[in-house]
Order: sequence, then C-alpha cells, then structure tokens
Amino acid sequence: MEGKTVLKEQYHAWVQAEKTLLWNIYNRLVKIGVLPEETTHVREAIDRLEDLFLLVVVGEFNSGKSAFINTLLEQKILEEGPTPTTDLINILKYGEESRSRVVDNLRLTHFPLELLKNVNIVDTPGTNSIIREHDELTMNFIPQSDFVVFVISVDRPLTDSEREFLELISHKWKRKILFLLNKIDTKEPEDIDVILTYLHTEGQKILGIDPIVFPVSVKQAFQAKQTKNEDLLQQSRFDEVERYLIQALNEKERIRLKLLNPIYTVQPVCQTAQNSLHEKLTVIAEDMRRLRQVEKQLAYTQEDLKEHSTRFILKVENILLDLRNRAYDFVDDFLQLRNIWDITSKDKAELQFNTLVVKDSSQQIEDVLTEAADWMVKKSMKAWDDTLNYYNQQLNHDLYRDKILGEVGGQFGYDRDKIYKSVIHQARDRIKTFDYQQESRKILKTFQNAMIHFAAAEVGAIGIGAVLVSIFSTLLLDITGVLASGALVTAGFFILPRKRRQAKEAFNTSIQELIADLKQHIAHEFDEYMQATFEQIKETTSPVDRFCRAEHDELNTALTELTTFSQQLATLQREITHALTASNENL
Ligand SMILES: Nc1nc2c(ncn2[C@@H]2O[C@H](COP(=O)(O)OP(=O)(O)O)[C@@H](O)[C@H]2O)c(=O)[nH]1
Ligand SMILES: [Mg+2]
Repeated sequence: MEGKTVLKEQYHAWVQAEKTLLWNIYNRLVKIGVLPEETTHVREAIDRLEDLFLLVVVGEFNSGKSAFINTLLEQKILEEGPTPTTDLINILKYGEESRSRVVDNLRLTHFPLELLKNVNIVDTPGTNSIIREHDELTMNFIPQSDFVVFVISVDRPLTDSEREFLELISHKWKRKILFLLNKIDTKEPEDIDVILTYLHTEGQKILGIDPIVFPVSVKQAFQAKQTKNEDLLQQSRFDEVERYLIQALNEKERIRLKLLNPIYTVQPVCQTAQNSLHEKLTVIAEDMRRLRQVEKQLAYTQEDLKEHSTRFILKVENILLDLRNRAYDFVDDFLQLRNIWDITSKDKAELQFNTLVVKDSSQQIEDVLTEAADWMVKKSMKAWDDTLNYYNQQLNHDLYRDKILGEVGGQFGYDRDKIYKSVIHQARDRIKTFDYQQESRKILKTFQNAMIHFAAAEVGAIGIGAVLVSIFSTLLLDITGVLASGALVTAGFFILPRKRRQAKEAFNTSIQELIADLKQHIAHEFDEYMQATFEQIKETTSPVDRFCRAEHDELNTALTELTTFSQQLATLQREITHALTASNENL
C-alpha cells in the first residue's frame, strides 16, 4: 500500500521532469524549423503524457482487429466486416453512458465498461488496405500508442506490408508488440503449428527478439462468451491472451510504458533533427573551407600576376638600355670636330639624334605597355571567370548532393542557395558588362599619364621621344657653349673627349632615372588595378562568408542545446527503466 503511494509521488515527479524536457525539445525543434509532421509527434507525446494508457490494435484489414476488441469488451461495439470499412481511428474510453463523436479522423466512443477505466483501446483502419490513406492514418497513430496488439490472419501470415509496418513500430518507435495469430478455427492444428514456427523465426528476424505470439480464434471466443460455452472458450485460446494482457499490463508496467513511450517517440525525432543539424554544419564547414580556398587562390593569383608583370617592366627597361647604348655610339661618332657645324646647329643635331638614337623606341614602349594593359585586363577577366565557375560548380554539386541526401534543410538550403546564386549573378553581370577594349585603353591611359607626368617635370613635352631629345639637347647646349667660346682646335683635342665622357654619363643617369620612374609607375598602376579587381571579387563573395559565420553559430548553438536535452532525456529514461523494471521491487 505504502509502496503504491511512493510510486504515485515518484510518478508525478517523473511526469513533470519529462514534460519540461519535452517542452524544451519541442520549442527547440520549432525554432530550428523542423517540419510540422515531426514536431506534431512531440506535441502529441506531451499531450498524451498524462492521458490514460493506450492499447492500439493494428494489422491488415480483415484480420479481425475489430472482432478482437469486441470480444475483449464482450459487446459488438465496433463494426466488423470483410471489407475495409473502418476509415477512422476508433478510440474507446470509459464513460458513464455510451456516446460517440467524430473529430477529423478520430471517433471517440465512451462506454460504461470497467476495463476501459484503466486502458483506452484503439481500433485502427489497418494496413495494406485498398485505400492508401488508411495505412498512413494507422502509421501516424503509432507514436501515440503505449502497447501494440498486432493481429495477423492465419490465411496470410506476414505480408511485405506487415513486415514494413513491424519495423516501424519496433525499431523506430520502440513499442512493445503482442502478436495475435487469428482465425485458427479455419486451419488444421498441424498447419497452425507450422505457421507459428514461421512467425517466431520471421518475427525474431524483424524484431531482434523472439516475439510473443498467441494463436486465437476471436470468432469462437466471442461466441463462447455470449453462450457461456467453456469448451469453446478453451478451444478459442482467448483466455490465454486475456491472462497475458492482465498480467503484462499491470499498473506498474502501464506506468513504466506510459513514461517511456513519449521518450521513445521524441528520441527519433530529436535524432533526425540532430543529424540534419550535423549535415548542415558539414555543408557550412565545406563552404567555409572552399571560401578560404577561393581567397587563397585569389591571393596567390595576385602574387603571381605581380611577379609576371615585371617582365613588361623588363622589356621597357631593355628598350631604354638599347637606346642608351645607341646614344653612347652616337656621342662617340657625332661629337667630333669634323661635325662642328652639325653640332652647333641645334635642329640638325636633334634631327640626327632622333633618327639614329631615339628611332621608334617611343612606339616600342607604347607597344609593350599596350601588351601589358591587355594582359592585365585578361587576367582580371580570368579572375572573375574563375570565381563564377567556382560558384557555378558548387551549385551544380549541391543539386547533385541534394538528390542523394534529400532535403538538406528548408530555409537553410534556400538562404544558402540564394546567396550562391547572387554571387554567380554578380560575377556574371561583371563579366557581361566587361568592355575589354575600353578597360585596356583605360589602363594604357594611366601608363601614359605616368609618362606625361615624368616628361612634364622635365620639359613639358609629351612622349618618351621628346623626353630623350630634350635630355640630349641640354647636354648639347653645354658642349656648344664650350665650342662657341673659340679655341676650336684645343677644344677638339682636350675638351671634346671629356665632354663625350660627361655626355654619356649624364645621359646614362637620365635614362636610369627614367627607367626607375617608369618602373615605379607601371608597377603602381598595375597594383592599383589588380587590387581593385580582387577587392571587387572579394566584395561579391563576402555574403557567403557572412552567411557561413552566422549559420555556423546558430547551428552550433542549436545542436549543443538539442544534444544536451537528448542526453537529459536519456538519463531520465535510464532512471525510469532502472526504477521500474519487473525485478525491482523497491517501489
Ligand atoms: N473464421 C474466423 N473469422 C473471423 C475471426 N475473427 C474475425 N473474423 C471475421 O473476419 C472478418 C473481418 O473481421 P474484422 O474484425 O472486421 O477485421 P478488421 O478489418 O481487422 O477489423 C469478419 O467477417 C469477422 O467475422 C476468427 O477468429 N475466425
Ligand atoms: Mg475493423
């Protein structure tokens, strides 16, 4: 007696603890965006926690489910028939007077029967009916059950649909099952033995444990009860079933199952949600890794391009060094006494310098710079192209992946898809509006500006040729000054060689300055342009980065919480199991 009170108190404490936990889980699942089909199970589990014990009768249509319940209650409460007539889940509850009402797919029937004070009995439309909805109706009701009676007819033991259904009941929802092999009156005892053996072996394969099977004739039992025919009742073997049910579903066991079943219902839902969170986190981790890869690739490309750009600078340098060498030869040849008249004529000297030294270097440099500008535009385009291809590939990969893994996750999948598509869209737009020639001309212009800047500082002339001529003219002025001062012969012998040397040195200095200046400018322009390109690309992909970070944090929090709740649920499950196992008599 005292034990019972303790059990009651403990029971209420467990119910409260379980309820709190299930609500926490429910709220978390809703927040994650778990599908309503799944969260409904959790809600029902909470709602059912304090309801009466629910014995659910399932099996294929026409196996004798309704007849079994009628026999148990010794009244034809439910309609029986050879056609799949029951399109409703029938819940039988205790009530002072009998009444019945239908809500959605449920028919609630109250009946003044003692048995129903402890247990509610549920008749289902059965499985493998012609009407597919009946199957689903029954399957979806299983999570609400506390104990399952599985009725099998002797004329078709264990069909494929029965096997499938059994796996769901025992593996997914972990419900206790009792098998009734019904209609034994229609077969010879030897045949029944064969079928029983078959059921035990096959049942063992499906459930992993030897199933409890009772062979009965529900029909005979009902008759026997009505006519109080003991022999027939004996023959029907129905009392064995009743005895088992009374013993197996004693109060303690009912409490145990009542407490454990909601946990069993919520666990697979939780597990699925946890798997999905894991799955999403893996996707995010992959996204992040790939994003870093893209960034690394961009940085590497930038570095690589910078290195390659030096070859254009080298080409310009070579053109100018060649020119300097020609200038040396020219100085040696031209600054001779015999050329005195040409030297003193500024125009003639410049013309000769232009023809022999400068030649087409201006054009040559322009060509190299045009080539450099083209190359840069091409590389910039390629960087955009690579980014576009990368995200395109990623998206295709995802489509393929989604097919294999199924729905990666509603809103999450949608948001991610949108961001990827927007990156692709922007990259594609950039590429589409890319005016190759205009871009190239723009770069060339900046190179030219760099040179104008240099030239302007010198003489205000435009173009490299003019710069060089102006350098030469300055040197010439110095020499002609000396020559004009008279003493031609002396000058020829003593001054000219020195002047030639000085001219070469001065010219070399100027050229080197020009080279250094051009180098600096080209490199600078190059860097600026590439920097701008890469910044733009990074800008385009930055939403992916933001999405990944935000999602990662959110998913991680959700997973941590859900894992904690699951562990708490498992702890509670262990505690209840340990306290209420049949051998434990402390309570
Ligand atoms: N021969 C025989 N017929 C039975 C037995 N139990 C039920 N039936 C009949 O099988 C048919 C289907 O029974 P019912 O309870 O409506 O099956 P349900 O579709 O599973 O609910 C009815 O005609 C019953 O009379 C039995 O033990 N032996
Ligand atoms: Mg029926």
